[in-house]
Amino acid sequence: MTTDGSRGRHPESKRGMASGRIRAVRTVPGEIGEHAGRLTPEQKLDLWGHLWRTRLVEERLTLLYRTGKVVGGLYRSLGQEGVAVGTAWALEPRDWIGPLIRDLGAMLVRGVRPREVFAQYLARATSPTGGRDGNTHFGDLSRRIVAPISHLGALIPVMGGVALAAKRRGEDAVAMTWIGDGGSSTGDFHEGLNMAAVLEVPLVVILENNGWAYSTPTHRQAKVADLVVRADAYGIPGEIVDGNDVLAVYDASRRACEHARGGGGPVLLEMKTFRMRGHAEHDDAAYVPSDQLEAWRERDPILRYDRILESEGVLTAEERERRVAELRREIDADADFAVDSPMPDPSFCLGRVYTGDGGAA
Ligand SMILES: Cc1ncc(C[n+]2csc(CCOP(=O)(O)OP(=O)(O)O)c2C)c(N)n1
Ligand SMILES: [Mg+2]
Repeated sequence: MTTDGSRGRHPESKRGMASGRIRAVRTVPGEIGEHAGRLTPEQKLDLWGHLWRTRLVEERLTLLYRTGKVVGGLYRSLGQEGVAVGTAWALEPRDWIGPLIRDLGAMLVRGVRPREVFAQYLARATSPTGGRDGNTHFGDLSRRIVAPISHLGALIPVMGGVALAAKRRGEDAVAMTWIGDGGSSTGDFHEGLNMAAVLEVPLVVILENNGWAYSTPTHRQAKVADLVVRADAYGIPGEIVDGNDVLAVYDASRRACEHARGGGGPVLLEMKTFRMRGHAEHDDAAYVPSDQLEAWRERDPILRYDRILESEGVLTAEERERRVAELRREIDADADFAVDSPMPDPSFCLGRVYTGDGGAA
């Protein structure tokens, strides 16, 4: 198994994952993969827009949190937006996603509007759950989004089941789900991945290794340095990816989807990234060494992508400012929509709790 980046791309990876051999490979830093290399300027700008929209929605949510309007916690993906966005952006409309709370970017890529997100966090009657949930625990089967589950690991068997259903129906669809470094130590993760591997279902699991599970550093909850080695245990391919390089994230995700869609079974991608905020906004993350934060700040996925697009002549600094301002206007209008929306009528609160009770909103 090659997990040492200094040795470069494993020869096996050149032939792609479908070679049948189990390998954990590491994407070579800075190398433009086959899929990323084919992107048009328009596609690159679309990807850019999703990255910035994710960051700006979360910035706006932080303001709403600090002014006491968010009713619960706020779990940001600052510094790791490239993972949720780059992976979901690699999917086809017929594919399924099962995101976690830190994968707001995947939901936005899938077509969820910022106003839905703001209304959720403010628990307003206009939100997808009618005010019953205070963050992103909502799904939408029409957009092929399975709702996040707070119990870490639980989405793996669920999405394995979604992948199995897609396979049996001949939908040619992939199911993608996300898990943290901490969540990958749960029983559900292992049981779900093993079952999915044995059944050879088209499941792509994105392991977001951001170095911390709340205040527990990864080395305090796993003895292995690279969590991707867990793929080996279940006989499936795995790859280590620079999660702060959105093009590498996209490229690896496309390859993983091709493998899964082609009948090769599940794939595990370990995205090395970093959480630049506390676990949630109430956590000041005093336990994170400041030099670690500084080192990752240099590798901010959005500013890195900005620089790439500027050097390629795809997006000048002036045009970037114009587009960011436009996104801010869209997001402000959506935030205002949520702030101006009513709270739910208390009589609605028991609706949708049990099946068959109808429920309002
Ligand atoms: C099974 C389970 N155990 C504990 C928790 C409480 N909990 C919520 S988030 C979290 C830390 C998760 O860390 P990680 O999986 O690395 O994801 P990250 O927060 O870094 O994105 C914990 C312990 C939970 N939701 N589910
Ligand atoms: Mg983590």
